[in-house]
Amino acid sequence: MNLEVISTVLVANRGEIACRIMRTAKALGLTTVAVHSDIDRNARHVREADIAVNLGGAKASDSYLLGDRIIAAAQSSGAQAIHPGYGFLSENADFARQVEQAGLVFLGPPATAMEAMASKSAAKTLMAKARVPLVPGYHGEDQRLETFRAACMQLGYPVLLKATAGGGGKGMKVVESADELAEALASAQREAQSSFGDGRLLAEKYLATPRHVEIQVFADRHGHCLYLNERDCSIQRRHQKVVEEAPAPGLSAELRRAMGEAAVQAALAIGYVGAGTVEFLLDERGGFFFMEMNTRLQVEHPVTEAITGLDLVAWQIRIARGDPLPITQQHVPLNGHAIEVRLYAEDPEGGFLPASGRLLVYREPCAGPGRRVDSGVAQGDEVSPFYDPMLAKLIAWGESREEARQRLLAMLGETIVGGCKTNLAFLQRVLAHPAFAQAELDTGFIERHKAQLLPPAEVLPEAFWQRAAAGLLATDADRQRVDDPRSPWTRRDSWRCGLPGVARMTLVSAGQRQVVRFDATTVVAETSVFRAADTLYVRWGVDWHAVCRFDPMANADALPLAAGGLSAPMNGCIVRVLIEVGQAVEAGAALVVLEAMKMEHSVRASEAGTVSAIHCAEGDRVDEGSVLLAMEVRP
Ligand code: MV4
Repeated sequence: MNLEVISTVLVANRGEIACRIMRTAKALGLTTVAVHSDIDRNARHVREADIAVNLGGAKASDSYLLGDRIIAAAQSSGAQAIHPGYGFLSENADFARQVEQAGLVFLGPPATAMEAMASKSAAKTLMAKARVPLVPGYHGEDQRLETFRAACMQLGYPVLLKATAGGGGKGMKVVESADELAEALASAQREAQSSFGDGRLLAEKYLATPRHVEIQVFADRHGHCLYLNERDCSIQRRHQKVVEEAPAPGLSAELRRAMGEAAVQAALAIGYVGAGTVEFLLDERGGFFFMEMNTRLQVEHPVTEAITGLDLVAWQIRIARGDPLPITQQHVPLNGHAIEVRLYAEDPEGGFLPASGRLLVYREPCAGPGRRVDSGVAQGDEVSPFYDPMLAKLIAWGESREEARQRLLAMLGETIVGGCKTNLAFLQRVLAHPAFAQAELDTGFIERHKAQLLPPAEVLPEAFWQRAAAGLLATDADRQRVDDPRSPWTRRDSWRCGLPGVARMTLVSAGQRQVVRFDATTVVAETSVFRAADTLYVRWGVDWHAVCRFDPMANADALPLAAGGLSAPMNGCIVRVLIEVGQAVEAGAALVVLEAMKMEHSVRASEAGTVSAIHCAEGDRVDEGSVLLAMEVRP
């Protein structure tokens, strides 16, 4: 029953999700069209597409968010359907409507279903009608203080204020007691107004450290809907998911069924079609409460694919063509356990600021049974500050959770990224943590274990420098090129006839400098070092450290700037200047707040000192690397 002919699909996205969607499209025999910004013209999703169309400038607002141009690109390339991926235009009801009005198929839900979930309070009213459990709360139109005061008194404190127009945790405020309410309400209203252009709020009973458990649903165009089990996404940092797994550890079959059926009711109530996710909060007693519905294919969909053996993108395309769901609820598989981690270009030690740069080294884990890597980059690619810094998702499947965990740890151990900071070591610490191994999951996980997950940088020991020095010598390119590697004449170490060769090198790594004296005959394991140009990557515990020979000439230029100036870590907009000229600050003090990609980042003093000049003002747009202020470092 093919109502729609789809032979060419345009993917209105970039990175790993564009690559992942095109992989299935190709497997179904479809032609693929990529769209891209100027700086993405050679990106992996473009390289892997049959056809590519340039949309415009680097900023998402000049490219991936230009709905009209994307629709024009579909028409000029002969595509009949547009897949929006996640982010960008994926939950924009106006775009979905425009796609349909242009005679194209939107590979997502109907615009009306997106709109039904766009307002939190309207969604709660709809969900209550569909008998989906809600967190007790107040979500009425009346926004007066007295009304909230009465409602909150009845709920009992603590309560949580949420912006009606918000989502994903933005603009939430916990209120501990009645005497904090007036101030919190006013503040949350202002924040909601400035963030969303809508100051309306709702109040809910605040659940301390709940779990985030979400149900994958799928509906066809004939009024049928299934749930494809759940995912536990409790391990998050500032509402950014870090680890996701399926099924949710410890969830009973009865609770799975109750949550699944509630999610299906939620989807049916809004006329849903295609892939969607209903998010719930789960409390310790097994109570579950509707949070929001994500009307898109989600980042973490691979864990569901791993335990069900289904291809959700293939289902999206078949359902858009008008096919009915191919199975019934009792035939939805649930095999084994899957865990996914998100590898980000970011700096966990530097407050998780997004990182950018060229991927000088980028090695993914080997392929194998129970292993999957969804990535959107390759070695040599540039990670730009303009887009989400996720590099790849690593997904492991096992018969048991423990098998999946061990497999994922092995995969992380095979991954090497050089040239760009990543959360790789952080992910390894999360996966290796005893509390994670015991599945002690809730939304407070990272905060609770941060001391072990973000240990202070250790002083690198002598054994590390020995390994680095030996590795550098062994991988020196001019040494490898000679015909006889044992010839004394081409050696750059301190070979001495009849005596141990004692070499002396000055090395730099992780901001530490060390003079190393070592026996040049030391052999290092190839698996613990990786050479790219002048940099050697040395494995030390779960970390890879970049090591270079110290070059006093190169450092003569770099040092005064690093010590005296603070530069923008990425392109963005200055939202706060927190200091004044002449002000004394301690190391780590926040100086300037920069907004980039809807997230705020504090630029902090690397050392204690005095601010001697400020080169930026609130509201300025700044480029990565531009100097924001000057400091005199306190000796
Ligand atoms: C809550 C809550 C506790 N009680 N609602 C965060 C994102 C947004 N979608 C809703 N969120 C929460 N709502 C009540 N009534 C705690 C959170 C919450 C959270 C939820 C899921 C995953 C991570 C979280 C981290 C902090 C807070």
